[in-house]
Amino acid sequence: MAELGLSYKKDENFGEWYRQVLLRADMIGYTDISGCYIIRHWAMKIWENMKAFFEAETDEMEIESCTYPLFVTRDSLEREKSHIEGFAPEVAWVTEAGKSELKVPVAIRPTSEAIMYPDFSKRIRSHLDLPYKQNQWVNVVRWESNPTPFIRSKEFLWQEGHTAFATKEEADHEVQEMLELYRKIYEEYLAVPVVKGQKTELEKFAGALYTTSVEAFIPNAGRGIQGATSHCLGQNFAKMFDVKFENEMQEKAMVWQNSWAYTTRTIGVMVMVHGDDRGLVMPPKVATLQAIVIPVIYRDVDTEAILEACRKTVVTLKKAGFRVKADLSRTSTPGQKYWHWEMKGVPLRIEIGQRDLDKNQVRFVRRDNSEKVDIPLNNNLVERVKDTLDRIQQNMFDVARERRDACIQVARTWEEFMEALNQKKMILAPWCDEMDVEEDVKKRTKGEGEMGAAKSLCTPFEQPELPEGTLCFASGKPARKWTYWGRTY
Ligand code: 87F
Repeated sequence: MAELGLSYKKDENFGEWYRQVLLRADMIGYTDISGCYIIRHWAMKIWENMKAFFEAETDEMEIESCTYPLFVTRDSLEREKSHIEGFAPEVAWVTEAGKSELKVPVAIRPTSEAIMYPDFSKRIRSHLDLPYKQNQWVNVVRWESNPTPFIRSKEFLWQEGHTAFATKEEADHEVQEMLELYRKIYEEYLAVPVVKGQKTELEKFAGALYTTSVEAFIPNAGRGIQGATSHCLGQNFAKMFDVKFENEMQEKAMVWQNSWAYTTRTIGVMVMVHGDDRGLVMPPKVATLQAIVIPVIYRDVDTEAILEACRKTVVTLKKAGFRVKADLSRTSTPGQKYWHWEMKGVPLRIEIGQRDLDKNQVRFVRRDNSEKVDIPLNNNLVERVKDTLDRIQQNMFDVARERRDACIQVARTWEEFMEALNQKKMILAPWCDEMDVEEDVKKRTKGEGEMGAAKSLCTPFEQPELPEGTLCFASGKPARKWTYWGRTY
């Protein structure tokens, strides 16, 4: 356990800091393919904790589990040609098996519309088959050229939900329901504040009628990041893949479809938002371990009694359902252990030493704010742990929201917009909502600095008042809505 502290500071070299935290916390491993990472236990458990919450909710909504094949034929992909064009460079192909060339190469799924919808077309016959709701937890491959672990990798994990309804109203309703689940994952589980909104015409999924998203912001990078998306596909795919049903009047009709997804990117966002110069900081609700019990053993103490108290504490807390363990190794000092578990971001440290035994207490130390409190053991320990984890969860969200809010800047003119952009802000601006104006904003910001062009993040559903006569920051035309802008991941 003779590790060294982080050699990069979050505020000084954010990119290197991020990579170092992931390695030192043992969340990822590198492989000999750039952009393909090993997701190690410490990160995988976070993913599984999120999955448990999400599946409980989708089960309630009667969404069914399934897994479709990894491969898709060229023919199927071509059926959605119109919007796959822009994505073509990211599609990976299998062209050989052993030494022989495949007669028909198959693509590795970058997303599964072209795999699932031909099957939807067969399975959905009548209005009695609707709504039809499928979800799968799988890996997908997109050949990214500029990868960042969790944020943008060649292979990643996600859940993708695909649903079909008889009416647009039902589809509209579900779009919002799923978006709300994504807000919950970010705000209530990852303690990361997000904005719910609609994507602009330029930024929406080309195959969708409209796209909604939750958008997060990374203050240190000065970049927005799309957290998850929930699309209303309208009848676009129903037409492409012939997904029809017979309605109650025995007429043929096209289904209304949605799709929605979130990915392991969530983990990267969580690390970037909460980590500090001592390493990872995990929010209790998703944390791999919620508490670590450490015996404080120096000379002249009753070692066995302390170790026994640690074991007993773990048993009690495990029984109560907490994710907890004790670090009883004899090869490192208490100080080294504190430091190690801080690096790994465990929300609560429980120290037990001779002084604590004598006073029948334990010591709590919080990872988020370093607060130390002595907890008398005659007081209900389980309750105190629950209460402390709840407070940590809430405090992490409050702090993150304050930091995010401090990055939001209202801009009413192009000058104000550019100034805010150069200060790495998330910009809220009145906008005319015209596609060519957004294209123009991209062009005009491309040459400014190394950070790339600015684009819209979303039009928030919660709209500030827009007084008559307000003008668009970019075109000077009458503004139609308030929209968030910024540089993005
Ligand atoms: C990359 C290569 C090929 C995104 C791609 O958002 C195709 C695509 O269709 C592609 N990258 N997309 C859009 C994905 C849309 C949609 N799919 C289901 C979602 C949610 C889950």
